[in-house]
Amino acid sequence: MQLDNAKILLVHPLGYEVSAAGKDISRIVNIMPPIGLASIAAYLEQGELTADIIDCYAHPDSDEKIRQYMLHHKPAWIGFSCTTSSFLDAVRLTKLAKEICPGVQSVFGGSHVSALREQLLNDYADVDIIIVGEGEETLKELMTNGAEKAAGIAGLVVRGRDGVPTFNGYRKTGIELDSLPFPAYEKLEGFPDVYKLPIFNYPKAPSTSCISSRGCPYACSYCDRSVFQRSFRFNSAEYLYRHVKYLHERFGIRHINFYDDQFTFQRQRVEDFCNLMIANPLGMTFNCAVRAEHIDEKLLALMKSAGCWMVSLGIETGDENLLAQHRQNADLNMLANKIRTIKAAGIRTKGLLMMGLPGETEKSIQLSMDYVFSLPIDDFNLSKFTPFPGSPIYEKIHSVGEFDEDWPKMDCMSFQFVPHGMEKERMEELYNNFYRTHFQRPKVLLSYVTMLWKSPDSWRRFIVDLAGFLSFVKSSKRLGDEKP
Ligand code: B12
Ligand code: SF4
Repeated sequence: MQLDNAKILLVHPLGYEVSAAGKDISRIVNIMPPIGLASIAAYLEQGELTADIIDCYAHPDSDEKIRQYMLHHKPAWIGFSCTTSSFLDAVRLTKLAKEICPGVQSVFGGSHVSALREQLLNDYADVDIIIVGEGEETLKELMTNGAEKAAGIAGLVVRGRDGVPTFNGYRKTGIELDSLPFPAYEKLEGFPDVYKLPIFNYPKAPSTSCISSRGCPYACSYCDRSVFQRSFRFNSAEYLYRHVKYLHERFGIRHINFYDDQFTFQRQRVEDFCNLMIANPLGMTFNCAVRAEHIDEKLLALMKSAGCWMVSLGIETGDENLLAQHRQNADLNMLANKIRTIKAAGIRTKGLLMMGLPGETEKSIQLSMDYVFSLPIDDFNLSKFTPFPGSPIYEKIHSVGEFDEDWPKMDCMSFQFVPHGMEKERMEELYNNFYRTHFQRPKVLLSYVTMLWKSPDSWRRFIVDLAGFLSFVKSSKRLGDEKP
């Protein structure tokens, strides 16, 4: 069969059975565009190459779409973006694609494959090539030169003639981010309407996420840095302003969630960006994630004037000793002061927490509850700690607890890791109790009422998805009520 060497289908896998999609609460509340794939597509299409995207996460029942695409377009390449939980689904989909186009080369990228590299080529015969780190330049070089020349391309893991996988090493320099075209959002079916920020996390729709920097120089024990390493590269304020304006003018976007790991790490560009938003207003709002060390009263006041609606920041745990084992600058007083400063600036605050870190105890969970409920936090997300390949803690995880490394279940929604001294069922109870206590506080209930006018679209979605929420509450209650 003659395949089109200049064409690639890029796939964002769902990660589990289609029938489970409607019950996955994290998917119900949060569907964000796969910006990495959209960025790659835009980059490839600057030249002779063409790329299309199928986002199975946003459109769960996409197997048939992939079959039809392979049948009609016959691309020589298919690419998958993989987290740990979605990797095996991508392997399943590559088999499906190869049934229709037997010669198609499968290229895997993303955090999971960047972390495990050679091991995956060893274990999965259907994975042909792995791209470690940023994909734009490496994939272009691969598609332009062909798979026969892959052995000489930096950033790839390929099988040699003897079948042994070899990593060709990292690319020497990271991409200059201002040289990239804006991601090809138009290639995402249903953009922007099918993509949704977490409920109650935005004032107006349509909204989208946007990435304006790559990397983070910190080294938290639980965070996988395999893709962008510990560097920090960023778009200039001018590029960023043009990007935001483009999203507004072309797609009608009214609110943006900057999904950068560290939006404010380079202070000057944030100031410049805010000044541009103030001088040439677009009527848009934005959220961003920060580390407490990189915000202050003056910057927050400027961000508020520029349209900042909500700031998320990592707290992880309210037990300072435990925190010190997992991240730098573990100072809960400083964190509390920064949270108060965000609130005082008139910006909503979202705290990001984890339960089940190595070293967690019932006492540390109680400390986390006391800490969070003592602060003026508007919203929080409590995820179930999951040791991802590539994170520093992964190396020694079996010495600090019981770890069931079942990739499809590693989506931060179940306790695949249980620290020494704890029991899984008890952790589920404590987890449910954390949320239940939060939702029973009158202050919190009142704040959801105010969302009727602060984020009416969230309430509309809440009502539309009520069945999904109720089924989640029911299943977590059942788990919580189970006794060991
Ligand atoms: C936005 C986001 C989401 C969005 C969109 C996901 C997406 N695919 O873009 C949503 C909300 C759907 C999501 C869900 C989840 N996410 Co998420 N997410 C992110 C986040 C914050 C930004 C992603 C992003 O846009 N980065 C910027 C772009 C430019 O980079 P990129 O996506 O990595 O892509 C580049 C390279 O990786 C590479 N590349 C990627 N794919 C491909 C494919 C090919 C063919 C090639 C050649 C190259 C290539 O080239 C790209 C461009 O240079 C990252 C953290 C981060 N900073 O990256 C976490 C992250 C990817 N998510 C993570 C997790 C854990 C999850 C969830 C399991 C948990 C959850 N409930 O949130 C689910 C899993 C869903 C699934 N089916 O995979 C982890 C993954 C760790 C792991 N090993 O699994 C990360 C790394 C955060 C972290 N440090 O813990 N996520
Ligand atoms: S958790 Fe946040 S601050 Fe820590 S290394 Fe990861 S991105 Fe950086």
